[in-house]
Amino acid sequence: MPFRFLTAGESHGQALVAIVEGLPAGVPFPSSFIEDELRLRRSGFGRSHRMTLEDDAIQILSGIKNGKTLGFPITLLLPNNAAKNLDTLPRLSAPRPGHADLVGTLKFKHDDVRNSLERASARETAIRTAVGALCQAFLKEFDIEFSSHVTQIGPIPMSIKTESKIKKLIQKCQNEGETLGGVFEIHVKGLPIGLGNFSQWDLKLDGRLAQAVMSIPAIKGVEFGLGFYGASLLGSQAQDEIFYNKKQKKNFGYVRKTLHSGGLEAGVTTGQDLILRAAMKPLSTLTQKPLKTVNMFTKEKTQALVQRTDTCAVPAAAIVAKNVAAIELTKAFLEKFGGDSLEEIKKNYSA
Ligand code: EPS
Repeated sequence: MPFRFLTAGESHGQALVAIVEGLPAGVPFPSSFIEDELRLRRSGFGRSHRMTLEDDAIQILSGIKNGKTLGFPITLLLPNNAAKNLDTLPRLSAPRPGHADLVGTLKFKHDDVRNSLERASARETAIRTAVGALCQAFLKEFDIEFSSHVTQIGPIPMSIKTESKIKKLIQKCQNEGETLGGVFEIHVKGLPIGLGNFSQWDLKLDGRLAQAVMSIPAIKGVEFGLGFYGASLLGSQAQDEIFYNKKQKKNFGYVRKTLHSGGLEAGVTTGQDLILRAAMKPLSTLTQKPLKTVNMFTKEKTQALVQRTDTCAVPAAAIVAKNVAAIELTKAFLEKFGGDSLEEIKKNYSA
């Protein structure tokens, strides 16, 4: 059965929901695994007050018994503590440049700008993080491990030396109602050679991972390995030369001494670590200096609507991205080694 999932839910609706299908039976899955990832997603300097309201107490409604997957559809439900009665909230009219407000209201012919922001909100990434945590638990069975970290906030590269400078900048932006973007990096260790496929364009794993990460709100760029920097190098400097060591079991004895590719060649994993970086733009809600916009009902000049927002959500996006990458890698892993039970997949994998 192919792996697939759908999410539903609005940012201030009752709950977010996901149905996940295609994970094999027998994967050990403590629910604390989801809660840990959701806690990380809520944390980070510069997050909104909303994050203190949410405890993200995930409910698993189907597909898991005695801490193990059954091989049937898994239903995840994440109640919103900040739920409101959407029917009675005041109508919004002034779309924020950079959000879904204008395009969404025109596209769906809504009579309230709020409708689109409810579904386009980054709140949806909470339930995708939960799905990703399930996928991480599956891939952990094959010693595939995920991590991510912030490498830049605004213009400042992240290091122990710059940490306090960054905190000050976030604090200053918070006081002024400004927002900040940044860059984060995902590392995946323990991947086998050969996930993904170049026999059709849409099966290439670099493209699929890029789409998964780009779908996180406010992500504007994704690169692998040398990425954009590689464009300025010579061909002789930008590849990973191939060596052979007959004593090495991993990767059938083939060895690379560099990691310029970021772990993918022709959209297929090379058996090296996967390195993906993404750029997040500053969020578009500006609480003290709303940008110029137009009232969609009177067409008069006005200022963009103001909602509660994060000053800087880059650390949260780094956690979400790690999890959406886990979803895409799970799909690719099951395409190659798939089966109905973990036991069967382990046999396929060792073969
Ligand atoms: C978010 C939930 C939202 C925002 C933020 C991220 O909740 P609320 O609108 O109630 O404050 O805090 O969403 C955005 C900034 C956005 O642009 O969508 C979350 O759960 O991550």
